[in-house]
Order: sequence, then structure tokens, then C-alpha cells
Amino acid sequence: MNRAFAAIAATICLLFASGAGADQPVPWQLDLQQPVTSIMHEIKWFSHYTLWFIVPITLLVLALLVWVVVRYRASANPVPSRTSHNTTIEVVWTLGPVLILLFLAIPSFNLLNAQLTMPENPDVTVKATATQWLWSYEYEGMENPVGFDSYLLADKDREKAGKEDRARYPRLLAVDNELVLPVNKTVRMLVTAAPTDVIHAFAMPAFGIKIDAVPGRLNETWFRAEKEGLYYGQCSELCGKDHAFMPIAIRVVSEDQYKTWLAAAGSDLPGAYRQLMAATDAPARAVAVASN
Ligand SMILES: [Cu+2]
Repeated sequence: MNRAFAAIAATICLLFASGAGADQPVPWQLDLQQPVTSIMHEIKWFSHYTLWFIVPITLLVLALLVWVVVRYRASANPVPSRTSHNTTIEVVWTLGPVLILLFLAIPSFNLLNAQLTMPENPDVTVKATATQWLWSYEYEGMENPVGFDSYLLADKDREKAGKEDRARYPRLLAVDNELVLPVNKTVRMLVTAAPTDVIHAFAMPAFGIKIDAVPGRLNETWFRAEKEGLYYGQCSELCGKDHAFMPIAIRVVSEDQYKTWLAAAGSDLPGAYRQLMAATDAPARAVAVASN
């Protein structure tokens, strides 16, 4: 019995386990990705909290259905009751759902409020513009604005880009030019789509953000990543034939690395990335080799 219980518990843990890197989806993942912002921590908590309501309600309804089917089938209950009214039951099934909705609404509105309240003084402002089928990024508020396009990384370009490590640069998620941002800094994201384009959506699961990119409209959201890493998201609005091929990659680095990259990116973008990758990818590779 104990052994069976341990086996079931281990299976459940395995199914819900997220990758050690915690910055991209993993095969057979059931739960949400590891959160790296306060908002995503709250979203994950709220998701698990609602399960404490959903699962018991589903089990109760299932049990009631089974009970009715078995106990009141025609052969066991040839003369049906003609009851059409029961005050106690009616009060319970009205007040019960009201209370449950209240318990869901209060944390839900708090979370929504936290998401929609823009920080007063963001450290960095970036504009993301979606086009069929790429993302363009622009760092705002600089004398010489840094801007570039970010395309899906094709397999044939991996070698040239130095991105052959498929664990760090997964197929269909890796891009040529990642959005580079500093860790523990408040980032304001302005999101739109090109004027004659269609609606896209900017989504980064580990950050808990998902916002529509609408032509002619500027949406905004914010986040504060608390851990360095290479994070992956995707366009999350059906936008046409290559909707699945416009991933979003954000490289969260230390403030020094960010400043060095930004200073170089304006004049020599490939060089700035090479320098950044040498600083951030090499230690990860060394660790992987050491653990083998
Ligand atoms: Cu899209």
C-alpha cells in the first residue's frame, strides 16, 4: 500500500516537475512554467487555489450523477417522486455558489489590479512591434535609439549564430536576436502591430504577461524579472500562416552585461550579441560539462 502510494506520488511529482533551467517549457509539462516575476508567482498561486474549488465541485457533481443514475433508475424506483420544491436545498444551492464566487473574485480582482497598475518610474521602456511574422524591438528614451528585428532561428543558421545547443536554443523557440533586459529592473513593455498588419499577441509565460498587439493601438504592460536566464514565449493570437513561427525570446542578464550590450548594440548588433553570449552562455556550458 505504502509502496503504491509512493509510486503514485512520484509519478505526480514527475508530471508536474518543471525543467531545472526553468526558463522554457519542458516535455510532458502539466503545470505552469516556473515563475520569475511577482505577477507570475501570484498567477501560479491563484491557479492552484482555484483547483481547490474546481476539483471538489467536479467530484461532488460526479458523485451526485452516479447516485441518481444508480439509485433512481427505472427498475429500482418504478414510482417516481412528484416533489418539485424544497426550500432548504434551494437556499443552499443559491448561497453556496455565491460564496464560492466571492472567494474566487477577491483574489482574482487583486491580481488583475496588480497586473494593470503600471509602475510609476520604469527603469527600461521597450516597444515591441509585431509584423507577419516577426517581432521588432526598440529601446525608448535614448539619444540614439537601439532597434532591431527578431526572427525565428532557422536550423541552417544555427552554426553561424553559435546557437547549436538545442537545450538552450530550442527549435521553433530560439530567435536570431533576443530582447536583452536587466535583471531586477522594472520594464515597461509597449506593444503594438505594424499599421497595415493583423492582430498578434506578446506573451511570456514565465513573466505572466500576455497582451494583444493591435495595429494603430499602443498597449502596455510591465514586469520585473527576478532571475537571469533565457526565456521563451510565442505570439499568442492566430495571425496567419506563420503564426507558429514568430517566437519571443528574452535574455535577462546582469545590469553590467545589459549596459555593455546596449552600448555596443547601436553600432554593431552581431558583435554585441557575440560578446553577451560569451559572457552568459559559456558558464552554463562549463557547468553542463562538469556535471557529466
Ligand atoms: Cu502573430
